[in-house]
Amino acid sequence: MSTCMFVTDQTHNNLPIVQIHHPSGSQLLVYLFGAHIFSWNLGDQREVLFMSDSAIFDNATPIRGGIPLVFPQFGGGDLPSHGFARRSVWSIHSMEVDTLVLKLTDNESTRNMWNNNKFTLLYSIKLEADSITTSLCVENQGDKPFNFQALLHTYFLLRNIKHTTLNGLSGKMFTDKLKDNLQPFVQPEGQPVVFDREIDRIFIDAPSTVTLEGLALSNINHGENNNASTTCYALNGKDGSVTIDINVDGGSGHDIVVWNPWIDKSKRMTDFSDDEYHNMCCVEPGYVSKWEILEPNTSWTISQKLVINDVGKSDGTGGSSGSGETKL
Ligand code: TA6
Repeated sequence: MSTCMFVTDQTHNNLPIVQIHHPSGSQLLVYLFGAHIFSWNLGDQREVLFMSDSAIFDNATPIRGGIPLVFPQFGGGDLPSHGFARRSVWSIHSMEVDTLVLKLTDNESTRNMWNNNKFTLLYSIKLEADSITTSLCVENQGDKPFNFQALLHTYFLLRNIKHTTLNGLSGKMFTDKLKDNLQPFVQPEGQPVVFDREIDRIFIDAPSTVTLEGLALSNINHGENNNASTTCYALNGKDGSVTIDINVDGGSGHDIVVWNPWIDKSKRMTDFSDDEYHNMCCVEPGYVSKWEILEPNTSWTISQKLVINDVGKSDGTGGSSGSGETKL
């Protein structure tokens, strides 16, 4: 069993972080603010996650990129957009072998904004050579049931949105958040989700695995003050690009939200650069099309395992076997 190295006395953009280093060379960087994973590197600077060059790091604004945590509400409503979990400072619960566990419990602020509910959130982050597993466990510590929604809002770094496909959702029903009503649509049989406009869809009762094709695995310098210089290198595996499986475990009936802001919404987001929609999309497992109910003294978990399938490596070529790296 691989043993990772954990580094806990560092900051990035003046915020406390935890670094997890795997013997294979892969590493994860996590802000305690929001329990926010903001970098997953496979080693040799091959970054998997997107982070906006315009993200704000003021310990209050949700961070644009990485893996924001959505709890206890998806989208707008009584609480701040996507809830308070991603806006709160978490603590370290444990660091063992290859897994970091972060913790958030109710406080005066959450009790005031959320019906005085008492809870514990435990967020497990496991790093392996070519995969990460992130699991959010919700515990009801109070004496009354509470309703909630939860979602893992993962931003992936892409070579080019126009050459990106999301496979595994054909035939699945979805609602389109860009429409005025929640009329259901069906993803045409045999057709992957493609990105040729603003996409903001909630796929209902989604399959346990979907596969995203078109990762950049880029050479990112997540500099301080977030002056990230993003140089996207597309590793030309022998048979094309690198894919990633998004495996979801949390019981039946989970949803998957798929999002790209495209041109107009990108311009409206102050913490997102106008042209960044070219190099990102979100594939977000969660329970958001309805509300979960958690009884007192019970717990509930959602988990995603993100697994890199490096096509180039799989044929024994050990990675890029085309004309090397293509700078976009
Ligand atoms: O998950 C998709 C979505 O709900 C989009 O509608 C868009 O608003 C995105 O989340 C980002 O939301 P945020 O509150 O982080 O700006």
